[in-house]
Amino acid sequence: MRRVTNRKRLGVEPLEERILLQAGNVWAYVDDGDLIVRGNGGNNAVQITQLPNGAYQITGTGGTTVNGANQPAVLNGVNDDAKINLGRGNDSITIEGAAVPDDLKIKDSNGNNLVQLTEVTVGDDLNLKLKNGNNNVELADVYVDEELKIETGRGADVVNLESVNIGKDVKIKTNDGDDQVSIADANVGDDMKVNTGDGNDVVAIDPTNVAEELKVKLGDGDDDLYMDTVTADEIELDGGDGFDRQELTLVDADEMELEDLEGTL
Ligand SMILES: [Ca+2]
Ligand SMILES: [Ca+2]
Ligand SMILES: [Ca+2]
Ligand SMILES: [Ca+2]
Repeated sequence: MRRVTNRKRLGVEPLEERILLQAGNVWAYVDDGDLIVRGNGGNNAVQITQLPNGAYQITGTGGTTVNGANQPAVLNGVNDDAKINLGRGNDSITIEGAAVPDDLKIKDSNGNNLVQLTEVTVGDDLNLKLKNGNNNVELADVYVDEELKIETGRGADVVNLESVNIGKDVKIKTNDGDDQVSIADANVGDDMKVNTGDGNDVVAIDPTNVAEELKVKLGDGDDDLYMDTVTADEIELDGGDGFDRQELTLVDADEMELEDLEGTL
């Protein structure tokens, strides 16, 4: 039965493809103190910023409309979470110069998505979950009071963290595909776990301080790990299956464990 359904779906592909190529519309509104931004099946692109009076401005770019209009939406009364989900398509979310009072949750369906956060402060947790596709996540000058979680699906993902301050745990998981994770100038108040799963991945951690435990798991595939000027209480590095290589410079921990990292870079 499933096969028949699939074949039927193939027949409507040209129409679906045409819809996906459109920039589409994004709905932005405030619900019980939460900022909600929702996309459609098109390739949506939005920029979110906070105005000096505290209101959030949501601007569509590249032809994306916001609430059906070609001009930005300006929203007041946000005192809780921000929840963003742009749905299917190749979406782009840029947040620059904004403070979220409680949690910031960004989700996206399959597609090649871009999430860029610059000068963003989160009052509680920052949770970013992107599905399959080649995703690009860039965090620069980001402050999170509690936890930071980033998960990307199958596909070659790039995750860049630069100048981030996280009050509690950091968890980064990039799953299948040849992924790249780079972390620079990070300050983590509790543990940091990086797991890059299957595929030939590259992880680079530059000046970074982790108060408790730092765990890096590179999974299956031939992976490379660079670490320079990294301090933590405990460090556990695991290359997993494949021929994995490492270059560790000025790495300082009370306890350190290395597993399956047979090559040097
Ligand atoms: Ca979309
Ligand atoms: Ca991936
Ligand atoms: Ca791997
Ligand atoms: Ca490996």
